[in-house]
Amino acid sequence: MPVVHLLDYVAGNVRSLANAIQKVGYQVEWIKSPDDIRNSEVLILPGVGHFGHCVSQLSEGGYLEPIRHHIESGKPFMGICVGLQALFSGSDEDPNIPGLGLLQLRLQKFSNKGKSVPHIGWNSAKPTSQIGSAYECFYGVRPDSKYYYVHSYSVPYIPGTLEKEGWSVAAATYGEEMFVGAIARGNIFATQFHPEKSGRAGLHTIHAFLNSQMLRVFETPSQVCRDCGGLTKRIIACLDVRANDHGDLVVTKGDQYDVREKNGVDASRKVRNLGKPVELAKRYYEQGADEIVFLNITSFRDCPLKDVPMLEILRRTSETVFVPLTIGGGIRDLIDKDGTPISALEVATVYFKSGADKISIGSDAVTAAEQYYEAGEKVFGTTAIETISNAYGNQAVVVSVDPKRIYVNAPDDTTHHTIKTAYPNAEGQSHCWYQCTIKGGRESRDLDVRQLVKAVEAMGAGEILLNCIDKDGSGSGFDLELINDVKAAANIPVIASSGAGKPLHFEEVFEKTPTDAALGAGMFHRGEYTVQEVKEYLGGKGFFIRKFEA
Ligand code: 1PR
Repeated sequence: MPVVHLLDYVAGNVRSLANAIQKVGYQVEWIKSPDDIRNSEVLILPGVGHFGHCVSQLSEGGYLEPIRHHIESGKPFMGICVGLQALFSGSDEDPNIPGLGLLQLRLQKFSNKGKSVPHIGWNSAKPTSQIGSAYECFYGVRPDSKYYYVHSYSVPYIPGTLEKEGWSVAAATYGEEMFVGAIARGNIFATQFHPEKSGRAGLHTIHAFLNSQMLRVFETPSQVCRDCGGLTKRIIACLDVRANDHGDLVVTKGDQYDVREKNGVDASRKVRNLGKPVELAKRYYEQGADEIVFLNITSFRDCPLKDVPMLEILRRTSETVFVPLTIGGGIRDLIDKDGTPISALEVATVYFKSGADKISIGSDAVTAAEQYYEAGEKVFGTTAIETISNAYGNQAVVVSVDPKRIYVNAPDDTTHHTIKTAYPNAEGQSHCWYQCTIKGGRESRDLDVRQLVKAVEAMGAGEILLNCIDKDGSGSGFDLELINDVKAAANIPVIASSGAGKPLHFEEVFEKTPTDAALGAGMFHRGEYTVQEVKEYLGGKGFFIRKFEA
């Protein structure tokens, strides 16, 4: 097998990239010292998180000059995400740290006017050179494919600027802003998107690069793209995982978080078993799921570092599933069974190394938010959210919220933020607030969901996974009031969760709320609908979704 050299110099999920390279028929060798770069033929530079952190790590490790030399010598080079950004002169993210300066442009932060930042999800990369309706494609980057992006800073696209210097460019649009999605010139190919997380479209570009299929294929999109770019509506499949009564890890699903069968008395009720985690994840990937989430729902009982089966699930899944994987459950500071303290950052690192792209924090985020308010809205720099987002970037930290409705007669009856609901309770109360819970809904806290969102955003969370205990497993549709209320308070993306029962519910949530993504569980596990059916339904209703690519 031909060899590709991969630089693992900074925190991030490089396992997925290695898996993707192997999937397209190449062998990966890791760069362990600057000398390895001098001896390499094909070099890939990945990177996630902060521009400054990545470039400083490269500089301190003595890698910058060998990379520059590799590029100048004409050998194939590919940069991914911050690996693309490092080719530019600098970034507003860390103004004092210079990039390699191969391109004299700077990265700027996306404006959050009317849109969530970070930019997370599936977007286009349209080649900017066109003859008639045909696009001049490079390295298999196709005008009607969608690619997975996750970043807050980008190179603004100014038509003609890079092209004048001989670069091929593919551009994307986020809100009103156009930015550089991919570039190529000579031996260099670099993408802002993550090809290793972009399903078959992404594997296709890695394959094209490794086969040196640079230029120039003219392609007319198979159909006229109704919109000129922008994020697609993400459909996410969620797998709640726990040990069943025989000790095997299974995918389960609760009603209002009760995952045991309805028949029988309490102790004898069995844990619902809806399938095997790795198999179901692969099935949903093949059906076109845009992301997969695993939640280890009994993690509060165990030390996750000893939870080898969960890590094994991630490792095996990341070999066949090339869309983002999120893992939640038990991400917090721990004391191991032998008394050794283990930080949340170390726990997260184990998950990232096993194939996770994001980690999701539930209970610990509530505790951290409580401390934030006790300290007068101050951050400490030591919470799990802060330490993990500092090391891996905000985009890698999801906060999973498990709220439930608390009805009151009038807003003055509570200190918490209330909404007037169209669904009064049996007592006729028509105001409610959303109370945060921990340990999978087992304990309620004196904190509302808006307070939580504000606090975790200040700490550096990149996304909110918004469950709803009242709606969970009901199949009656999402809690649109909750989602609208949280979206009004959040600048970061929100994933709507709990209550999906049919494709119409996804239409409702995208139509009636500005949610960034929607998640389903039970309806997919029970085989009532496939992810593909939901997407086809949404596509038929005029929503912009990522189509399945064979
Ligand atoms: O607190 O950091 O250890 O994380 C524990 C994680 O496990 C949290 O993300 C919490 O939401 C989750 N969790 C804990 N107990 C349960 C349970 O069900 N007993 N599952 C649980 C939460 C909610 C969704 C579910 C949607 C969609 N599951 O992920 O998949 O409600 O379901 P539906 O479409 O079928 O309605 P920590």
